[in-house]
Amino acid sequence: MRRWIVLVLLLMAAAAIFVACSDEEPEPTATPVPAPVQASGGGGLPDDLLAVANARGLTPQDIRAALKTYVPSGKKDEYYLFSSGGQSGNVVVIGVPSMRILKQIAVFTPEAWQGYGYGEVGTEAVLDGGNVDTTTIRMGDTHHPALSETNGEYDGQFLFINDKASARVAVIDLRDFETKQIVKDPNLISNHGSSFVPPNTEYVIQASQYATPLGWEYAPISEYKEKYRGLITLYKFDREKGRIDLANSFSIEIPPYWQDLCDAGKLVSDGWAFCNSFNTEMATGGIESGNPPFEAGVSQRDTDYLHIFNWRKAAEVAAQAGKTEVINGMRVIRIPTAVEEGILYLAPEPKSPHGADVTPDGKYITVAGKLDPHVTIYSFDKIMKAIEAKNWTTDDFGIPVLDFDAVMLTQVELGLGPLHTQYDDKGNAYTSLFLDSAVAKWSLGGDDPAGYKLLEKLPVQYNIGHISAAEGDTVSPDGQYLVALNKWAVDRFLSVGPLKPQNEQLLDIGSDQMSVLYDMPMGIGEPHYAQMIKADKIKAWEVYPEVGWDPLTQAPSEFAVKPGEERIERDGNNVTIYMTAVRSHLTPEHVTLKQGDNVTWHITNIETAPDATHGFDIGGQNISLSIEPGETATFQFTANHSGTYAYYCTEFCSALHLEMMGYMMVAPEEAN
Ligand code: RUQ
Ligand code: CUA
Repeated sequence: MRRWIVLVLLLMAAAAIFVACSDEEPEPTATPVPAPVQASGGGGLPDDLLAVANARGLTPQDIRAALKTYVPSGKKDEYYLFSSGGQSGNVVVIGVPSMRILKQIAVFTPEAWQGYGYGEVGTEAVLDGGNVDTTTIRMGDTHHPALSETNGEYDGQFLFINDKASARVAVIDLRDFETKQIVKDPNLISNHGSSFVPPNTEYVIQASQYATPLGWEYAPISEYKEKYRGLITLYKFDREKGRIDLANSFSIEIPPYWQDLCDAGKLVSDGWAFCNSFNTEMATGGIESGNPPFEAGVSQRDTDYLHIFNWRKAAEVAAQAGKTEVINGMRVIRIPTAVEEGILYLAPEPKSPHGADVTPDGKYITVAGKLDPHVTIYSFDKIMKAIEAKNWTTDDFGIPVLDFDAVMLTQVELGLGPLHTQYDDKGNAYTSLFLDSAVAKWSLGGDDPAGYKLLEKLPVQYNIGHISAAEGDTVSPDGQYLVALNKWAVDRFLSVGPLKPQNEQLLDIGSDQMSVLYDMPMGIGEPHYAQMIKADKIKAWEVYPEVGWDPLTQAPSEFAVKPGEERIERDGNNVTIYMTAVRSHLTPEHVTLKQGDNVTWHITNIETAPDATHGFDIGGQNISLSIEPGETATFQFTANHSGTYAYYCTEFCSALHLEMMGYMMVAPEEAN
């Protein structure tokens, strides 16, 4: 209680001081010269706190930020932020407003702590689902996480994320925060406009980035326009099974413009989706042969194309006989069919666009052009009217290009390098400005172009990419917090060598004026995009529902072992071990093998206490498991080398954790 009173006093004092100096513009880019904090009359700072603030050189603004972000020991955050981990191939889970890292979810890349991809059969199978032909892929470049939605609200059940490098999408189950599936688009090698979901997550949608020959065949670059194509792929999501259903998925062929980011319509625009593109020039590069380099060739035209597609209609058409072509096992709606059926339209958009973001009411689409200081707002109603009136010309592929003036509502000049837009609960929009290293706040004006106005700009450090607002992609954003995902950190943190962490900055958007509250260094790959969900929507399990659980099927495992039933079975060269793990022993403690044995080893963690996880390593075998309470895990290997091995629990689970071990003895062939 006393602490609570002190905090209130501190807040009042900070507010008083803040009001007193609020006629000065806050300048977060410059290192603030701390102004001494003074006790204000009445409810001033207690002397001891004043001394701490002054000794640490904290300004009133710092104190305010600290009060807004500090989550006391034992208390929990208000939001989960699911951030892409970029080239780490993972997802990072962060608590907001504390910005404490809660977990790294292994997705496309093996991760030893979680026992992901180090011998455990279930996780190896998930990773192998993303192999490309005969090549084992164990990396990923995650860009855009998407939370599953019900009626346009995050429902906290699943998270999807793409791998740009190899055109793959992963499904994460938010009951246990583990990756359950990776699927590979058979006809693409890179994606970007992914993952995003319509308001009821019927599909997980993906658009290609760099065009490649249709079917991902070989074709010389000189045949770019004839043979190279992009694809929009609609992965059918089976919520019951928690899996993408590839057999019921399909693609729409699109021109070899490089498609960028997409967003699904909602409410009035539900059923439709919108993707940006650049390189409508269809430049093919080749700087080494004296051709214009990509960066110049791709930026010649003043406009590119917003791709507007009716995914619901496309799903109906894909289900009809003769309307698709099956390419590498995937049904593809070819461009002429898409045009004929009214599935695909284009609209000009200035210039080298990056983000397309539908407003919470579903009525407008904000497009940001990297090389244009404006955002352009399209009206869904105007788009529908232009389609009805056939107010279009066509592009080189016969696709209708809607008249720009007919579909565009207005443009707002925000600053240099606008990229991505999010929304709040008060009718405002926020756009990241890459070149300005700033966030612009502007007002939405409904159908009145005059209502769209730049309100405020806040500098961030540095080179901002995406932004993520609380529940920012839903039909009812929360406002309050916005995270800036910055590409560079330069001098913000203690130096850790030439490879610097990237900086996720927490911004306060719940007050009259935006402010930076916190800098969080990302210690792993580049955080492209993130989504922020109210914490109480996530219903994560504390332990698995039953002892002997298979996390891959989310059902009891047929290989579960009960205490007293531990055993080693031999059938010729095939040895099966049924082991239990409990504080503080593994049973059995002796495993005797012969060189050349094929070993299948099941371990059940029979604990039911939260956090009573046991890890499992065997030296020299590249095996690492994490066996959470209730889980049954399986690994397999061939005992190629004779010798004596120690296996042990890797989690310091009890006072006698070091004793939680055993010996695996592999007798040499000669001795057999
Ligand atoms: S990207 S910084 Cu989403 Cu891949 Cu925009
Ligand atoms: Cu179990 Cu240490």
